Amino acid sequence: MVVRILRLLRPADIGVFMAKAPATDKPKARRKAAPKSSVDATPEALLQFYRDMLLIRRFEEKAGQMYGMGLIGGFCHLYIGQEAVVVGARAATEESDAVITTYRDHGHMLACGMDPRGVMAELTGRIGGYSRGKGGSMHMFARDKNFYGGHGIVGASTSLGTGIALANRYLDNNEVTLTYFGDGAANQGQVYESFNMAALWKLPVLYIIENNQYAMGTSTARSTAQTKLHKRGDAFGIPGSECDGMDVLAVRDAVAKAVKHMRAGKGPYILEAMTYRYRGHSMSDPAKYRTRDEVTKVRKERDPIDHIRDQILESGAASEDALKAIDKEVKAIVTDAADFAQQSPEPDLSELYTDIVITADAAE
Ligand SMILES: Cc1ncc(C[n+]2csc(CCOP(=O)(O)OP(=O)(O)O)c2C)c(N)n1
Ligand SMILES: [Mg+2]
Repeated sequence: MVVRILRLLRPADIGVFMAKAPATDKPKARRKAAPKSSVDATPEALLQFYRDMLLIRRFEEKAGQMYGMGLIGGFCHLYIGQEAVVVGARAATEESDAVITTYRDHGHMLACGMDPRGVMAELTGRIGGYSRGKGGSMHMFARDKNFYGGHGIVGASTSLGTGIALANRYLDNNEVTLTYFGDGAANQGQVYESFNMAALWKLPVLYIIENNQYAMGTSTARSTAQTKLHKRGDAFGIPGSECDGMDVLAVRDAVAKAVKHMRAGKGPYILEAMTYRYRGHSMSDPAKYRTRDEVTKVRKERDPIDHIRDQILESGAASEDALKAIDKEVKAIVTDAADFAQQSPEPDLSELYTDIVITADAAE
């Protein structure tokens, strides 16, 4: 019943509706949620953050499951644990701002408002996918959502994102480009070539380093001389800071500050979001570089969804029942996406040479 009512309401109404519900159940003690006065968000916004992060979490869990069943092939990198980064960043930017990221990209797409059906169908290689089943997990795009991919080459999103910012500078449209990359990518050479140009031309580009503490098979601590990655812009005069990437409000505030800097014409900014991925790097990962206990501890003490859940309940923004209704709604969206992804046909053979670039050499 509650779900049905929620579906009839706009998100803004849901917030008001839920805010009025009594906070009956006390959440389990984890890290202490801030008291009402210091939770700097409306009940409506808190619920939206909860919903958006949960959608990514459940979507990724389903993708992992479908991969295990052989329904998804090729590379697949899950975003579980890092949800607060994209949801917080989205909240501090406009839909017209551009987003570009790496291969760990499903969360970024969902946060941009891309259709879960189209993302899941791309994972299963079906015609209903964003790249008509020919791009897979790492290569999806949505021009109407200003989402520029999905890139498998480590470090590439940095240079491409800098190029998008250069285009926006030419267009003089005051739009910023959120350019995501990982801690491992931060050691790639092209990142610094990009920093140089971005600083020189004062490009409106926000480099968001998702520091999940591990690259493919090693930790930042073992592979990186300067582990404070937000300081990597010092040599170029690019300001930087770090934020708690497991706290959606902290990310939102840090991104808002950076966006203000960029929209004022002051050039690029580096934000290092301290986060953590719960799953392996990709779908097959012996994970010898960390202990199980470490993962369990982060999940228990720093989980971004548990955290906002606690904030919602302890501040009285909504009741446990209201959250359950969102859980149900999200589950239904993901189930629908998974069904669609299995029912959508595989691309026809005639699709083999469409939507791809054939160079003169290859064509001969
Ligand atoms: C140029 C290049 N070198 C190596 C690889 C193989 N590779 C894929 S992901 C990865 C690690 C990247 O780690 P990080 O930037 O921390 O991102 P995360 O996977 O943690 O999100 C590597 C080495 C690649 N895809 N591209
Ligand atoms: Mg990493």
